Amino acid sequence: MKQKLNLPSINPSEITPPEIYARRREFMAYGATGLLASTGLIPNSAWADTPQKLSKKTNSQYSSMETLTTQQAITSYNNFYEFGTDKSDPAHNAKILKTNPWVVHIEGLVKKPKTFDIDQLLKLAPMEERIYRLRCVEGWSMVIPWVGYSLSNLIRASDVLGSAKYIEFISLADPAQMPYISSPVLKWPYTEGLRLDEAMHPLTLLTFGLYGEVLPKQNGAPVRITVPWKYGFKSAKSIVKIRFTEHQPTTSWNLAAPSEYGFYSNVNPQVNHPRWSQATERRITGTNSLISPKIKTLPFNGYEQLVGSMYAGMDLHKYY
Ligand SMILES: Nc1nc2c(c(=O)[nH]1)N[C@H]1C(S)=C(S)[C@@H](COP(=O)(O)O)O[C@H]1N2
Ligand SMILES: [Mo]
Repeated sequence: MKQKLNLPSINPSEITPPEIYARRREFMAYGATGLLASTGLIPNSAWADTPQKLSKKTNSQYSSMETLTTQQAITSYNNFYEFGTDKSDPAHNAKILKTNPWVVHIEGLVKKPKTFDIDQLLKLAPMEERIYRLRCVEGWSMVIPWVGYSLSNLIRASDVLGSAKYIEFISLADPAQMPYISSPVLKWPYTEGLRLDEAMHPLTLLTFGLYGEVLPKQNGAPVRITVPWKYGFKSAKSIVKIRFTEHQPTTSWNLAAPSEYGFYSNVNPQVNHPRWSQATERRITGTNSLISPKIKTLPFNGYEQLVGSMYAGMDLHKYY
């Protein structure tokens, strides 16, 4: 399978078409501005309403070289059902979300429950920029420059017991701030989960920012998960709780429509959604129209070389 990932041993200038390399250099330049902003941490006031820079180093090993989706498109075309089901709702309605102070509770199969506030989380490991494809189960995709670090850093800091096999992510569910929490479309709080080895995989990103700035609220501020080889709904936003469990947790989408949204939800062009094909996707770049040509969806969203071995021997039609 042709991998679109940039190999660590190769200088990007040797393998990247010139026009993309030029754009990429431009991009690196903006990255350098971000680095000037601070020494790795942002001040306590960082979660104010004005965009704040997050300093970070680009992780080229895990970054796609494809054309980035514009910041405008990434922040105005969203799924965040707590704030409404139209793509434009979250950008309008999430403005009132209070993201500071913010605490993430760690519970379940751990030596002792812990809490991390957002400043502790920001300091836990060096921030990296990772350019990931995001493939929504609805059939569109984006290329997003996230900022964060591998979730494995937080898992290691959580003193997880040997009996834990799964991890559950629980989003905020505050009816005072989230106008659509009362709607019956999903069971709230929004809950997602991974097998522990998936959560420990270095690609799984605890995410604090995009385009070099702290996450916009509509994208899941102040902290979310990003699992690039799975459909977008696995990547829970605005997380307040992480729980380690022995048994496979239930998830909001699986409860809502079990035959449509499985626990695994690895991007798989060979397993169709019961109501539509998953073989192709429309790339939203922000500079094309929504009726852009369809492109082929890749197994595991193009990350097969990195993650495929975790599913060796599994029937991926059964474990969809
Ligand atoms: N809490 C919560 N997390 C969520 C969702 C949601 O509705 N609520 N939508 C999911 C879906 S379907 C997708 S495609 C991605 C979209 O992330 P983005 O808006 O940052 O691109 O968030 C996921 N995380
Ligand atoms: Mo999605």
